[in-house]
Amino acid sequence: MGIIMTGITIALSKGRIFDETAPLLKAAGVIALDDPEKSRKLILATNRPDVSLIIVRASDVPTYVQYGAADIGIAGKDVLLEHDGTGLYQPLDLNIARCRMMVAVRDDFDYEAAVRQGARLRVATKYLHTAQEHFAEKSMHVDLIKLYGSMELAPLVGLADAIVDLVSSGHTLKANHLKAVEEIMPVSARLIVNQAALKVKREVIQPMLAAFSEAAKKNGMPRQKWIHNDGNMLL
Ligand code: PRT
Ligand code: MG
Repeated sequence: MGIIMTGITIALSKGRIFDETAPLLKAAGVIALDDPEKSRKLILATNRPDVSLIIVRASDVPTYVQYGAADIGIAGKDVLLEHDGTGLYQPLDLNIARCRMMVAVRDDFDYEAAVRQGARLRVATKYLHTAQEHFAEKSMHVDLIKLYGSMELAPLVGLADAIVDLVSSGHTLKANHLKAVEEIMPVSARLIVNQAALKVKREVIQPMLAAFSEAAKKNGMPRQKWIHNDGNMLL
């Protein structure tokens, strides 16, 4: 018999992903021994000696899992669509960290008219791949500008006509005098698994997936309808 490797590593980001994953982990019998918001540790031990957590940037999660540095990862659909998925299984929609990928413009910008007139728009986004696909599908010619954050600023200072960004409460758009004009897709966090790990460590990973799946169902309530509030869209 070969070496039995039973320990597993789960990659996730701190902030909303960690906060919303913690109850799912708990349902799978895993409790972190440190709070990533308070601790500076990047490897967190858990109550289970065979499970550890690593804290990485949200957009780095698929990379750790793809190369097998983590066996399991939790990442937004937004992040996964920007990543080349080789070597990853994406078996589970966790129904957490839900939001929508939207096109947004300044309050005073007539997006529909610009689209009708076939104007060539400048669009700032962190999500080049998703934006590229969306506008290609609409046969719109756009110039994409890559940003790494604070996309909401771009239309305000004349860097772009529109942005592609995530919206949850709609408060950030509103605070910056922007409006959502198009939904690209609903987004939620997914559990991904390294393909090789799933084979080699099936005995540990499989029950964990089952527990996650069961717990995630409870988050699977129908999405609330959009509420239009002063022309501001909320989830
Ligand atoms: O911060 P960092 O650059 O490391 O990465 P990140 O910003 O991608 O990480 P994080 O932790 O902020 O988000 C992790 C994941 O949470 C994302 O990949 C999404 O899948 C998911 N998620 C859910 C969100 C939101 N909701 C969300 N509202 N991610 C970001 N936002 C931002 C949005 O970009 C916008 O700036 O929140 C702002 C809008 O929020 P509202 O409530 O004002 O509409
Ligand atoms: Mg962030």
